[in-house]
Amino acid sequence: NEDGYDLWLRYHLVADSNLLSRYRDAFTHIVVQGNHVVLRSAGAELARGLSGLLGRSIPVRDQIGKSAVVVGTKVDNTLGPEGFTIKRRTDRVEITGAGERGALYGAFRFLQQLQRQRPLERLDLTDRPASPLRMLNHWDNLNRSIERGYAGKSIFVWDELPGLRERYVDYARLLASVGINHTVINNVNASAEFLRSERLPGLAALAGVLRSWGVRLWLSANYAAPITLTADQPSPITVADPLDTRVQQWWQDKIDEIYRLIPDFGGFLVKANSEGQPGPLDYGRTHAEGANMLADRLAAYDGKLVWRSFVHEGFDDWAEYEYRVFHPLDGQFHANAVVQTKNGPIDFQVREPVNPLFGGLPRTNQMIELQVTQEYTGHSTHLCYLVPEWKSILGFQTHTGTGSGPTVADIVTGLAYDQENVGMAGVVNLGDDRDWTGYQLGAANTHGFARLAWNPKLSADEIVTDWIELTFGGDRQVVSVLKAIMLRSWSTYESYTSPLGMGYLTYPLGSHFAPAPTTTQNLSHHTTAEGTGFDRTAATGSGFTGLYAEHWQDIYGSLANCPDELLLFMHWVPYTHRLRSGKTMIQHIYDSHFDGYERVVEFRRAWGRLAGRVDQARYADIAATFDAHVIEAERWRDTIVSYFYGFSRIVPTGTGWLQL
Ligand code: GCW
Repeated sequence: NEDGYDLWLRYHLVADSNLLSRYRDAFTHIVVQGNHVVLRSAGAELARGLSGLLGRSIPVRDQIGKSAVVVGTKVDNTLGPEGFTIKRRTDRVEITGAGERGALYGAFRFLQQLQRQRPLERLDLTDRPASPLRMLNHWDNLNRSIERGYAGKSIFVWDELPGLRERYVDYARLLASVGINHTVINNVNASAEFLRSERLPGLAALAGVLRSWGVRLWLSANYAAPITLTADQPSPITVADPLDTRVQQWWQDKIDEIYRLIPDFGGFLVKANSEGQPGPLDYGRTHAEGANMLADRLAAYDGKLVWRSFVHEGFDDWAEYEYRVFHPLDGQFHANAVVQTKNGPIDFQVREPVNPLFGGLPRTNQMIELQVTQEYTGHSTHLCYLVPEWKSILGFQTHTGTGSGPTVADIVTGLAYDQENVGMAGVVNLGDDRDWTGYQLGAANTHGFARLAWNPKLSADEIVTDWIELTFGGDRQVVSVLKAIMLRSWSTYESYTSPLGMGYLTYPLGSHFAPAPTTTQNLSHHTTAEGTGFDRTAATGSGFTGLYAEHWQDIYGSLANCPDELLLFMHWVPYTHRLRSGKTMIQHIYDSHFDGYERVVEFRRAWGRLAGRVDQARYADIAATFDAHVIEAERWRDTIVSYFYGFSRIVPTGTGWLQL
């Protein structure tokens, strides 16, 4: 059945019959060397995958015979703790990890090579992940709603735990298949209920499933949990002050309790003093004091504390707040504490400058938070493949160290400051919809995030090709058409929703889907009859550009040097200002919105040409998504264009306009 449930883990019979018979000769059975649960998972996955791909049962055996696929571990200091090698010997294939998790990753990669019909001669490879922490963040609530989720309800049926569903295994397989090793299963707007003693055995059961696939379970913690969870006790705790000894003892007991049940518990993720959440500032303490109190108690168990830097209340310009709060705290966070920072200074817009906190916290462990779920990028209606955006962020040269470096990728892989507690977190798009991500093509973002966390040097082209071949097979036409669509989709979405870096043209308190430019006056733009944009320069504006290294201050601060794609983020500009293209700013806004819409129409047409090359069910499902995408792109185009026409009263020039 082609309902998208298998995502990229599709083990269908190898289509090329010559290759199939070569594979059948080369792989007849599997041998697992060792008894570790993760190795057994690797064996089970190989059996499942090979049996599907080869169309016959490929069993796990005790003895190595001819044409065995052998999976195991061997000490190898060059591989790092999670790396692997796949090696073809004369009579067998060896998949070897430096640790069990590496072996599991090797098993998945081996199967992916076969899914992509790689010749036997090209199966050998060695690989290891770049970032130590490759993490998903679920914004899942106790009632199974998902904040900013567009794929149904939470996968996790909390009230049924410790009862387990088969889908949890598939969830864990899906993570392991692309090297995700940590997952935070509940919303950062956290209910304290997740920490209630009655819930913990259930969560321990879930952690057990994840453990078999090399994934550690984490929880988002509500900072006021000691208050909430002692409210019905004879002498309740009434504060959450990190320096209060009763509060400290409460957390100590809670952490001890968790580790008794979940010995490999990953740690806590905390959103504090942000958007109404409680936190240490309520008691006059700093974010660092608040974080360290928890980090110290987790440290004894090898747990970690991830503290989000996403705070934006108080200043005139949202963009500056995070930096002003967190930069002074650099060096104060303890060794197992990690600050998790969104890629940009605003909030997951389709285009933002890189958050100046990258390069601004050289003495702090840092993770980057990317949004896989498409909160501001079209939910499950607009196709928006985000890997090209993430690539541009990870490749950003901060100029805060020697030369032009370090890049964001250098920071989150630990290279920049020689750190281990660093990595990448993705606010994930998974839900209990049959296809997991709400629309079939959305899974490319899930896959792409994980692949980049594994290796930020992979190109968007390589990653999307990998995903397409795994998901739809190797038909040349399908690969090339879909690849072209996917790789243009981010810039297309940008072109009809966010002129020249402006961003945030959707109602701030709403679902962040439809255009509502009037509601973000002052937040993302200052639109008048003469011009638009936001002056964030140090010379005449908010001063935001001054938070960057000098190199970028000069570029962003200057109207002449500022890159077009960030022009209206950094500057307020008259409508008649000429861009590098020679067009006026207002004409560019008009044209880009019309062009963007046309491109979406073209996406739909191109997909239509693949009829018959993709199974009917998935073909039709995706075609329906493009139908809806076209309608919504038109709505954005017309709203934004008429908004700026309304202010500027400048009539667009060029062909076609009069007929509209
Ligand atoms: O902008 C906001 C989102 C919220 C989210 C918040 C955050 C989890 O709209 O839904 O809350 O970002 O990242 O904390």
